[in-house]
Amino acid sequence: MGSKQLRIGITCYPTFGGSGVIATEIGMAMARRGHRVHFICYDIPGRLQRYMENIFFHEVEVHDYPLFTYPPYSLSLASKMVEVSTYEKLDLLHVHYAVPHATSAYLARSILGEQAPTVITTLHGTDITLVGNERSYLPITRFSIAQSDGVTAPSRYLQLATYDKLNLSTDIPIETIPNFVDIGRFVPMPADEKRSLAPLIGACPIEQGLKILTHVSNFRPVKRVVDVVAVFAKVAQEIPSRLILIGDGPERSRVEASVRDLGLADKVCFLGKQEDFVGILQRSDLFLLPSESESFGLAALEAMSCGVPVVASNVQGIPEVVVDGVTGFLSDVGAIERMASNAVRLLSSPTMHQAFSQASRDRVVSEFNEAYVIDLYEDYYFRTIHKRLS
Ligand code: GMT
Repeated sequence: MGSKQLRIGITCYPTFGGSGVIATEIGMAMARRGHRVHFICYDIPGRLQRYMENIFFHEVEVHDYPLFTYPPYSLSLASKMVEVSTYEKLDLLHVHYAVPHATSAYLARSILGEQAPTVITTLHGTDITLVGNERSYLPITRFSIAQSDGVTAPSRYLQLATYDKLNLSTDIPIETIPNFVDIGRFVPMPADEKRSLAPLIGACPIEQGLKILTHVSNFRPVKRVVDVVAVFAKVAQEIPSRLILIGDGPERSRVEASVRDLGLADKVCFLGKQEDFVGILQRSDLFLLPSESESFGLAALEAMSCGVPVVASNVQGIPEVVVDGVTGFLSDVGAIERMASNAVRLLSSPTMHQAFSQASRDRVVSEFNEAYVIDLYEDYYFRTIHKRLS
């Protein structure tokens, strides 16, 4: 890869979403490769390791003022981008999520003129969906994406959907660079080490021999966590099992109510938001992702990396991650019966489960491993900077 040490600014939503996770992991990986990385966000991203060499954090403060009912985050961010770019002499601003980060970056670049860093925007899917839900955002989003020096998307689905839904000219190249995982951290646990989960989650002891189904999300309606419970209810009728739900969000109360209504309270564990859930994935037998919208499905990839097959819906970017009949099973959104029968098939055949588990891990190692994808990003950084400056 390139030999120059880059000065990179990264902006993302620092919350528990896949886009923030990917942005943070890219930043830390670039820092380990010797680049200087400046996170410019309104809070420290959840997965950011503190005090890492080559990592710096700049907080975007959104000031209150009696005149403002809505303090202007986009302007505070653009101002901070100008400040950091000037003092740290950034070569590159890599923004995750078009709205409003690509717009703030455009503004900062316009203000900085010749001294401005190259701007790369990575789309994550919900930014494009947002435009679908709020049409007035269309012109500004399309403009900001088109003005970026480089644009990436984590799946072919999102690449094509961006041209289609934003009516963006295909003259503007969108590079597909997949999401990734650290295959050294998200690693399968040898079968003989799979112990009881009890010491890990005291409130929810799980006896040996039970199959463990897991779901991780931000409990937004698009994740269809109620379907996760409905699928589990059918599986539990046939296979002694438990469901572990990790994350929190707007659907949590509705999901808890459905668990109680179905009489499953002693079989379902709600763990809420967790910073580190690798140990739970490693002890899981199956991951459920019945979303109605998913540009990629990073949570499924993290499970696969731990050797956990996935039962998911066959939508958008998911089939680019989960291979139907090889690393899991895919069916239509809301096809509860089908998802449950596929889950039972997998969980009741040790031979099939072992084959799917191995195929899941192999797929992540060959296509989505961090070292390989960071090479793609680093190469893209140098190519985009070179193109802009030449
Ligand atoms: O899915 C969410 O609610 C969070 C969202 C985000 O913006 O962080 O996730 C999106 O980006 C992830 C990382 O690229 C993808 O793995 C998710 O599939 C994508 N979510 C949707 O498209 C709904």
